[in-house]
Amino acid sequence: MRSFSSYSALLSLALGLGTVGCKAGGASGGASPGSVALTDPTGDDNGPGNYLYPTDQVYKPGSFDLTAFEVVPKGDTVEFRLTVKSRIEDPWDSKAWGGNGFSVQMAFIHIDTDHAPGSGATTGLPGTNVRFAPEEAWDKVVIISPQGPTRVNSEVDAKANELKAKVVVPRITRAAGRTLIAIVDAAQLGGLPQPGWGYQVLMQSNEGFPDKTDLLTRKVNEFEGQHRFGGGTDYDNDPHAIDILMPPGKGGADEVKSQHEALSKYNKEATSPAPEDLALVPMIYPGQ
Ligand SMILES: [Ca+2]
Ligand SMILES: [Ca+2]
Ligand SMILES: [Ca+2]
Repeated sequence: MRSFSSYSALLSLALGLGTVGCKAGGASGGASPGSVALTDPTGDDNGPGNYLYPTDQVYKPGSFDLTAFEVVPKGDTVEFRLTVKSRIEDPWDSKAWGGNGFSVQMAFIHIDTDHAPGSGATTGLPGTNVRFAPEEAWDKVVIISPQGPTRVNSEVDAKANELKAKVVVPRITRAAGRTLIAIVDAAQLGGLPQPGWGYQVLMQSNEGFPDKTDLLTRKVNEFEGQHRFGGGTDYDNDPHAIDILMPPGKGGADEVKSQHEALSKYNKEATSPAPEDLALVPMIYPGQ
């Protein structure tokens, strides 16, 4: 009996230490060290502050308003969860095109796994029109798409071949209520998530008939149309991201302001933009 209580005490001590080791902001108590739970404010699904949804009724208010982002390690897999403000629907019957049970949303989860200056990519995937700082270059990007893996992979081959080693197409992608869920093998990320990893999520819309320069993304134009966002430009200088995360990832009003500032900083005059003409988006490092 005595040895059993000592064992229990040791076990509680070990568990207690484990919880302390999991830094604030990274996850709720008791979760594994690499788990992440971030919040994004509502009402900022307007990019730099003035983007408008396409006019077709399938783009329901809140469809692209990111509210939460979670990374949940489970054994040798990792579950990514993105929650938006409206119920996720399947108005285009994704089963008919080998899809994943939803239609209008798309998202890119960028991950900085080494936080080493100059290591990784600073460009966004084709059609996102954003850039990252060299000291926050991303090493992996998980593509959340309603399109089946064959379609996503063929788009990556055709349009982002030089980034292919960094692209992760989930084993399973599905929707539940207001949440998009993607299950990825940890090996595809180079291992289980670590407390030092950084994240940035770009909310986009699935475009089944994308432009040749767009990786399944929907364009933002000067004026909104039936299937086009408005409030940007008719060129590829404006960030084609409707909502993004901003540090510290707690959902405060300051993050609405900082998102609008970050996504406003692009060169509207550059009709054939160089990388430095594009808006710079930050990484969030929840464990630091
Ligand atoms: Ca939001
Ligand atoms: Ca544009
Ligand atoms: Ca946001």
